[in-house]
This record gives sequence, C-alpha cells and structure tokens, in this order.
Amino acid sequence: MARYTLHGSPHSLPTYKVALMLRMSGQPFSFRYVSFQKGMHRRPEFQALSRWGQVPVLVENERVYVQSAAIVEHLSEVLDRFKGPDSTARQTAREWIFWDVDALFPAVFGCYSAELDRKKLLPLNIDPVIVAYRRRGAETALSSLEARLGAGAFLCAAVPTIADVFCLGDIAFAQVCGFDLDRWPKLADWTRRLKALPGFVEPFDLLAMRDAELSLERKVTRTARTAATRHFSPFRLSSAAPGSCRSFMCSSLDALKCR
Ligand SMILES: N[C@@H](CCC(=O)N[C@@H](CS)C(=O)NCC(=O)O)C(=O)O
Repeated sequence: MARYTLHGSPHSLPTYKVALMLRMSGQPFSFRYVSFQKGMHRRPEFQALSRWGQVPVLVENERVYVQSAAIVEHLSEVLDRFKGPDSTARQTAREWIFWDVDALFPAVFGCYSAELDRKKLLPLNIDPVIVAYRRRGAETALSSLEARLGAGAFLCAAVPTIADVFCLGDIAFAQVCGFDLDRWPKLADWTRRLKALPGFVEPFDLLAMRDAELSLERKVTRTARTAATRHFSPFRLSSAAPGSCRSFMCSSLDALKCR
C-alpha cells in the first residue's frame, strides 16, 4: 500500500484541497508543516522537493507530486475515488478544476489574506477599497457557481467528483472569510451535502501548524482544533523582509511569527 506525505501549510488553500481529497478518500497520510515564517520553503531540501518552491507537495512512496489540481487528479486515479461515472463527467470535472484555479481560488485567496489583515494577524494594512473589490470578485465567483448548480446534483454528475472536492476546499475558506452561503441557496445546499460526506473536516480541524499523522481513526476535531487555535490566535507580528518571497501568500505568511 502506498504511503503518502503531504508537505504544506494549514493557511494554504491548495494544501487543504489535497488534504481534503486524501481524507475524503479514506487515505491515511502524514502531514509535514512547511513554515513560511521560518523560511522552510526556501531551504535546499524543500526546493529540491518542490519544482516551483510552493506548497503543497505530495510524496507518494518515493515519488513527488506538485500542483494541487494535478495532485488531486492523480489521487483520484490511484485511489479510484471521485473519478466520475464516465468520460464526459471526467472531462467536465477537469474543466471545473481549471475554472477553480483560474477564478474561484484567486478570489477566495484574496479575501483570506484580507481576513487575516482584518483580524490583525498579518500586518498588511489592505485598503478597505481593495478589500471591497476582492470581496466583490469572490461574490462573482460564488454567483457563477450558484448559476451552474442544478438542484440536488453535484457539479458534473449525480455523484460527487474531484471537481466538487476541489471547489469545496475554496468554499470552506470562503466561509472562514465570513461569506454567508445562504445568499446562494443552491451553493449552500451543495456545500451542506458535500460536508455531510464521510471524511469531510473543516480547514483548521484538519491541518494545524505542526507535523501530524492523520489516520482514519484519528479524532481530528478537538485535538487539531485546539492546536490550530493555539497557534492561530496569538500570532505575533514580526516584520518580514520585503520582497523576500515570490508570492503574496508567501510574503504574507512570512510576516507571521509562529511559535
Ligand atoms: N498552483 C499552485 C499554487 C500553490 C501556491 O500558491 N502555494 C503558495 C501557498 S498557498 C506557496 O507555496 N507560495 C510560496 C511561494 O510561491 O514562494 C497549486 O495549486 O498547488
């Protein structure tokens, strides 16, 4: 049986999507926390692992996989989960995932960093005009999802596919950002049904800012929530070296002082 190790951060939406796919597929895995603040993603051992120096990275036995969308599609094949009933559903799922990477993820990600700023967990000082602009962008993406959801159905078929799992990862973070899904009734219903599936766990109940072994038996809820909250709430801010990271998330997270 294959052994899986996921390298990433609980604040990384793409990391959560891969963790969710593993979890909802009933696949145990090891989590290795990559601390941006400690510059772990710049260390030679991580750079050797990750072609673009980004999380998530999934190691399956000895082989390394990067890019959350490609990882989730690979997991679907090897674990034989959420594949879709036929080639049409599989192609549609691929199209939804590309849409997510293109539209939903950047929109929600922009709101999540603004949310960290609002909670004074990051010294970003984002202009309220920019925050409103980002929230409008996310609302557009959520409305787009709403418009294409049929009553009772999943995105590509009568059964959930990787497209549902992948988009759900971003929707869970949209809720963390305070979006009330009741404004989008079909989206709210779709989210409820997906979250009721075996293995679903909310972002900070699934991953915390520490290494972990996630087995099927593990009671993640209380233990991980406690750990995540402990690390999440009392973040102290420290100055990040400006421009030291290639991505906004990276530079944002670099500003966190994690204990
Ligand atoms: N397209 C990538 C995006 C991954 C990504 O943006 N990762 C961020 C954290 S959420 C990262 O590692 N940033 C560090 C950097 O770019 O230096 C995926 O879906 O895996």
